[in-house]
Amino acid sequence: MTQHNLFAALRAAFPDDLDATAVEATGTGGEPLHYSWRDLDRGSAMLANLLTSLDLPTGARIAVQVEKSVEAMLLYLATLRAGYVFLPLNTAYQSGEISYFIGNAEPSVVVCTPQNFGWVSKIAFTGGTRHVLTLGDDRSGSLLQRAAHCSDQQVPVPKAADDLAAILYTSGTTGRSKGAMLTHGNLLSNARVLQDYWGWVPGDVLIHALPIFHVHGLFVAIHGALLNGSKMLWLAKFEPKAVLRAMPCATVFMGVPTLYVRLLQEPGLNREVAKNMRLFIAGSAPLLIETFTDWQQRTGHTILERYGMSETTMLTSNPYAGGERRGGTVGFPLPGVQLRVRNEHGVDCAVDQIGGIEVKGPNVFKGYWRMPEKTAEEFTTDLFFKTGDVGKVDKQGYVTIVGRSKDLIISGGYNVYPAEIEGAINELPGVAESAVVGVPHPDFGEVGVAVVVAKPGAVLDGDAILATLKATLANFKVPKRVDVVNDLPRNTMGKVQKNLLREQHKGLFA
Ligand code: MLC
Ligand code: AMP
Repeated sequence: MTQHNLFAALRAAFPDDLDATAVEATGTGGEPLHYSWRDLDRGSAMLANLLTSLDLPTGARIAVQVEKSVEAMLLYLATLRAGYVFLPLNTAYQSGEISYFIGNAEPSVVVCTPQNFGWVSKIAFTGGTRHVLTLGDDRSGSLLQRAAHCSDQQVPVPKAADDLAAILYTSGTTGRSKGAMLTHGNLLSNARVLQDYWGWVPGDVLIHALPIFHVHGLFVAIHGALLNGSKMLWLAKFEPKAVLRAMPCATVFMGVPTLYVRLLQEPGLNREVAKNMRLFIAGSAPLLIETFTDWQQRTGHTILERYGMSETTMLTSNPYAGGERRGGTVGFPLPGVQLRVRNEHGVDCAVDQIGGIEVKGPNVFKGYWRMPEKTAEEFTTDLFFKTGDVGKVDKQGYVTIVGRSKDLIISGGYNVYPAEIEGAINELPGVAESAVVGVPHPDFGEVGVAVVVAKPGAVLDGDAILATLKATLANFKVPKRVDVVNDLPRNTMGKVQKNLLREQHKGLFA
């Protein structure tokens, strides 16, 4: 069998000089940390051997909710090497959310922070997970302690292109999260296309400032650097001044629009600091044209905007070379990606006509974990995936996203599904009904606002509702404001008119 294990391809791209620096990071005490390519190889081998020693079933899921660290990345690489399925979880998720993911994915191993071991292990053991290990961002915890006894040699487990490599949970429009199943073939094909399309060259150095539990930081950034044998300047958390300090020694940066907005607020952002940079890439949420042009003026660089999603990884990109990077567009379908825009009758739209974006390609996921009906609903009969994004293609082939047919808020690059938040609010005592809408926000691009109606006789307090939501939901999902009103606007069919609510609240954070 041909080896399609993604790790094998990444490992093959490591430079000959394994003692060269692969990652520069900073320890929790502020001390500099250097990892060589050999460290990445050995560290991931030891972790892979630890996982193998646990005698897990084929296709076992390794669920991971830990702070960002180089060791957390090694655990991802180890999971690939050992042939298991990586399931990253946002560090903001709280117990209700974690219970759902563990119950749904039934992971054989859960890795959490030492601080969270108490409540996470309780959920995991109750859900049938056999192994709960811990990993702190200061290299503490049982995972590394146990891996220290394992061999640092390991041959990546043979994998077919169609074998699962990762499951990424993305919330559903009904409020129930769905696990997008991505294969070794999905991830490697996309990484190879991007390496070529974005003109990665020897000597490139990536500033890694994104979280590593989503497509952008975990796949696009890490695969990009590793597949190019490129050093990463690793920031445990996005901090604008730290990015500026790293910039003179780097060539590539990737960020969600909020990161660019915050960097633009730094007086130190100028042409001089960015003069060695080759490429600034933005995605995960719409990049405002002001941000695009301000960035050009301040740094002399034109941001390259691209578009993707958990189910598909990257779909389109503005050109690196040989064409204009056009602000407000997400560029062209990547090589190998077929993209079409169709109207509600399933008919192809003409140039510049707006419709639903559908895609097909080697990067498109295998389906939603244990949800065959949901998977079938999201594909057309000729097997294009319906992205839920609404857009158009112009005569030159540039794709523009104009909105979404899915009821989704993208806040600072994180997806928030109103249905989930409304469900949580509606369960609170005294609440008759609620609607959550996204409104423009200068920092996060968009944020949620909740409009709530009380049951007859009940008195509700918006701040109290906010406080309750904060105690149960991941912080980025909590609306930035709760308004209590007498009733929700409805159309003649009785459907809540969210467009009216958006219009009424659009100036809240302007
Ligand atoms: C933090 N907060 C947010 C938020 N992030 N609120 C709304 N939206 C967000 N994204 C709130 C917290 O709830 C908290 O509120 C306060 O801000 C401070 O929290 P923090 O954790 O200190 O925030 P900060 O570190 O400043 O984080 C902001 C951020 C982060 C922009 C750096 O959100 C981030 O890293 N975003 C990137 C997300 C990403 O990687 N997306 C890629 C998805 S992949 P309070 O009230 O509790 O104080 C994908 C596919 C593709 O979409 O195409 O790439
Ligand atoms: P996720 O499910 O977190 O992967 O989010 C995917 C969604 O993010 C897509 O379906 C789009 O709606 C949105 N998205 C990603 N990149 C862009 C972009 N460049 N512009 C606008 N929206 C984007």
